[in-house]
Order: sequence, then C-alpha cells, then structure tokens
Amino acid sequence: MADLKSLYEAILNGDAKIAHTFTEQALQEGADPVKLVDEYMIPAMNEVGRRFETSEYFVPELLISARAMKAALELVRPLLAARGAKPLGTVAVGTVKGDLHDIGKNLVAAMFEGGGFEVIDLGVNVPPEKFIAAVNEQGAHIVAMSALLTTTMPAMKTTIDALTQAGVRDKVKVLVGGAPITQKYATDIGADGYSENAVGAVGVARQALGLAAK
Ligand code: B1M
Repeated sequence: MADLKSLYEAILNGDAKIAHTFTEQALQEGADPVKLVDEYMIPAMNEVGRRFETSEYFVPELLISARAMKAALELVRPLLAARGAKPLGTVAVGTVKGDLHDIGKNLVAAMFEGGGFEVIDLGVNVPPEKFIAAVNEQGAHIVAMSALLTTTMPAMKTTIDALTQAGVRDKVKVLVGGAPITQKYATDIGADGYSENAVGAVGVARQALGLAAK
C-alpha cells in the first residue's frame, strides 16, 4: 500500500520523482484522486507557504515544491477530467495579469473538464484583452479568474471593467477564486460567483448558468 504521508513529504521536500512514484502507486492501488489532492497535495503546498512566511523556505524551495506538485498532478489531472460527451458550456480559465501561480488554476480547469465543461486554458499572467477575446472569438460562456497575490487581486476588477467596456459583460458569467479571494471581495467587484476551492467552482458555474445542481 502506497504511503501517502510520503507523498506529502515528497512535495514538501520538492522531490518530484518520489512524488510522481507515490502518486502512480497510490492510483494503481485504487486511491481516490480527489482525496490525494485535497488531503495530501494541497496541505503540502500550504505547509510550503507557511515555511515561506516564516523564512524557513525561500523562492527556490517554492519552485521545487511546485515542480513536485506538478509531477504528481500530471497523473491525477486526466482522472479528474474524465467526462461525458456533451459540454455544458465553455469556460475560459486564467490566472490574472501579473500573477504566475498556476497550480490552483490547473486544478480548477481539470475540475471544470471533469464536470462536463469545455475549457479554454488561457494560462498565467492573462491580460483583460485575452479574456475578452475568449468571449468574442471562442464563445466562452464563463470567465473564471484565479489570483494568488493580494497585489494581483485588483486585476480581477480591471478585467470585469474591461469586459463591460468591450460590451460583453452581459454575455458572460464571471467567477473568481484563489487563496486571498473571499465571497465579499467577489461581490464587491461585481463577479457572478466565487468558490474557495476547485471542486466548488463547478457547482458555482452550474448555478451561474442556471443549470440544475448535481
Ligand atoms: Co508564491 N506566494 N509567490 N509562488 N506561493 C504565495 C501565494 C504566498 C501566500 C506565500 C506566502 O507568503 N505564504 C505569497 C502571497 C502573499 C500575498 O500576496 N498575500 C506568495 C508570494 C509573496 C510570491 C512571490 C511574490 C515571491 C517572490 O518572488 N518574492 C512570487 C510572485 C510571482 C508572481 O506571481 N508574479 C511568488 C512565486 C511563486 C512561485 C513561482 C515560486 C510558485 C508558483 C509556482 C506555480 O504555480 N507554478 C509559488 C508557490 C508555489 C506559492 C505557494 C507556496 C503555493 C501556491 C499553490 O500552488 N497552492 C503559496 C502559498 C499558499 O498558497 N499556501 C504562495 C496550492 C493550490 C492548489 O492552491 O492556488 O490556492 P491555490 O488554489 C486553490 C484555491 O485557492 C482555489 O482552488 C484551488 C484548489 O482547491 N482556486 C480557485 C484557485 N483559483 C481559483 C479560481 C476559481 C475558483 C477557485 O475560479 C472560479
């Protein structure tokens, strides 16, 4: 039986090879991918963040832990994204301008795919124009923005304002999330929905489009 505590440790220590091996083994033994993410991988990244705050870790450690997290997620993501045939709608997902964090955004994208949505992944450091183009040129029904920094949160409001100025705000639902975001912030900037985690984002998207809850 795979030792899942070792998966947590491997991410914390930035050991991508071990993280990959333990995840592979756990999945072969039938572990629930959502449980692996929620109970081992995300808590490991939270501990990385705590150590960064207390100056036990610095940017290089953040980077190697993120690499280990990605090595593990690479195996889990296709399982989260296994889905049925007919898309419920199209979601343009991106981390806002100035922000390079993509692990949470990637999880949100995988959960949307798994929840039956078509996903346009715009990547990181996404300027408002790219979100607007996703609505105008690719027919996105939802714009889902992620921000991890207090300094990049305002880019969500800038993007919503840009959607309004481009005349497409009423064509699209805007959802927001990320560690510093709250329901109050989402309401204050005029977003249509907020979720504190990737799983919840799918329910919020269904609700925003008026689809029955699942
Ligand atoms: Co950065 N970083 N980082 N970092 N980093 C944080 C965010 C920080 C909290 C660390 C800390 O101080 N404790 C801090 C921000 C402080 C603040 O603003 N208040 C911080 C800082 C300061 C920085 C730099 C400024 C450091 C520097 O250079 N001096 C710099 C900024 C670079 C930039 O973006 N311009 C920086 C850089 C980096 C790395 C590049 C080294 C790396 C990112 C690598 C990558 O993503 N490819 C990194 C990392 C790894 C982190 C921490 C440790 C982990 C983030 C993560 O991946 N978490 C982070 C500390 C922390 O979060 N505890 C930290 C796991 C992930 C699954 O969670 O992204 O929150 P999260 O996503 C969740 C939910 O938030 C939600 O669902 C997800 C899963 O359930 N969610 C959504 C996210 N987006 C959503 C969108 C939705 C819905 C839900 O739409 C509908």
